[in-house]
Amino acid sequence: MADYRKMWEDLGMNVEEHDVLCEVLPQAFGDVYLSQENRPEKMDYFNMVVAEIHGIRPAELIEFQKNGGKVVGTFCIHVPDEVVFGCGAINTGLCSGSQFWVPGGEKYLPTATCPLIKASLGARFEKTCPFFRLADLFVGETTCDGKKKAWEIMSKDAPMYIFDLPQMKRDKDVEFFKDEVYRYIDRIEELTGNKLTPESLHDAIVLINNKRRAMQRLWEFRKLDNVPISGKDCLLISQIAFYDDPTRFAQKVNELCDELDKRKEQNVSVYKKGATRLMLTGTPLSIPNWKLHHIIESSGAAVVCEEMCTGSRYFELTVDESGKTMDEMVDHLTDRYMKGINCACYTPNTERVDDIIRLAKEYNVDGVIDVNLKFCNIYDTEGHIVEKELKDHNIPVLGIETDYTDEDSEQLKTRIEAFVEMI
Ligand code: BJ8
Repeated sequence: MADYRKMWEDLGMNVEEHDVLCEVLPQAFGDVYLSQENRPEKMDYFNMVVAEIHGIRPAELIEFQKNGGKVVGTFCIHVPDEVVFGCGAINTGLCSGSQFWVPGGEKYLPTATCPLIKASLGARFEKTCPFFRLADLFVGETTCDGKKKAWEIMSKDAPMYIFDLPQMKRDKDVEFFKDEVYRYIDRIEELTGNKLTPESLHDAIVLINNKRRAMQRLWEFRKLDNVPISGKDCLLISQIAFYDDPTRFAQKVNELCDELDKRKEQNVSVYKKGATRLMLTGTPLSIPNWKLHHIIESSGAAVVCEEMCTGSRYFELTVDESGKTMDEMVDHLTDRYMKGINCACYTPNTERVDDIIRLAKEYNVDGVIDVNLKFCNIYDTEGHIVEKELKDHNIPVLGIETDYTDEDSEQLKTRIEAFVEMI
């Protein structure tokens, strides 16, 4: 790995503390990923991106900033990337998927807060993630209560903007969201000094759609009887989608798909014949949270779909590209980003249950695991509805709650193996 210490020091990071993360991550990645058999060769690019996760991309972003560019960091898939790219800036997801950052967050937040939120604050305040140092603007949103309050604390230390979200999907809520998109455009124009034009917004819509289309293409392979790529690898790719350069990312995913086309012709599967096909639904699995996929796939079952923000919710829908005026395009963004995202922060959220049932059929799954990040109240509560609906459709379901630690790994393994056995 190249030496990025000087870059990290210049970012004001706590480099010694960060070294601890740098030491454990390659080991974890090796155990979970490189140990897999028969991986597609084109996964090499994604391996490299993870190996240099705090190096290559931050270095590119810093170079961009040196030339006057701005970088915007976001925490939720509701915030439209197109606005940022359309103003000539770069958007990056702020992932917060490691236990490494949780104790730092607990200095500021109640223990009974979900690990994703604690890790976000920990990464910022402990100065141990370059993405959390280099962003010119941090965009929080008003989805769950924990996040809303956490942003107030983070704003004491970081330049923040809050994207306000409605809680329902009535016409007046749709109008509200649309107004928020306009307010966001104003803020990003102010940050970048660039005007968003219908042309630049259209280009950005196509740019991000191309990324989504590449992911749609990849996910199609998971519907096959012989699945030519593991769930773990697909999870990794959806995690990387949040921060990689969108053009390069789409190109690399398409190259991988070309390879998978050949595997499809030859009926290659990475799983043993008859492996149980599972779908995961629930809270996001941010990088490097690979725990569940690892447990499931090391037990011989296959993860073939994720109804999650690190999964189908991120790429299934594209933005309508037919808009000509700014207003039409903002309408289309609103359709995609508000109406099209079925997060448990909405009430009611029946479309999510419809999605889960539809996906279970499309991906021909044998069972569903409803995953809840500990202390996420909204998904936990919605789990009751999700699990009842699945049972009513005769789809076996297992509800689990977990966090970023490995403490429950053995217990989860036992429960998941029993579930697979029972199906
Ligand atoms: S659209 S799922 S990315 S809000 S897990 S922080 S909800 S307490 S992440 Fe999310 Fe946007 Fe919804 Fe998706 Fe709160 Fe729950 Fe934690 Fe969560």
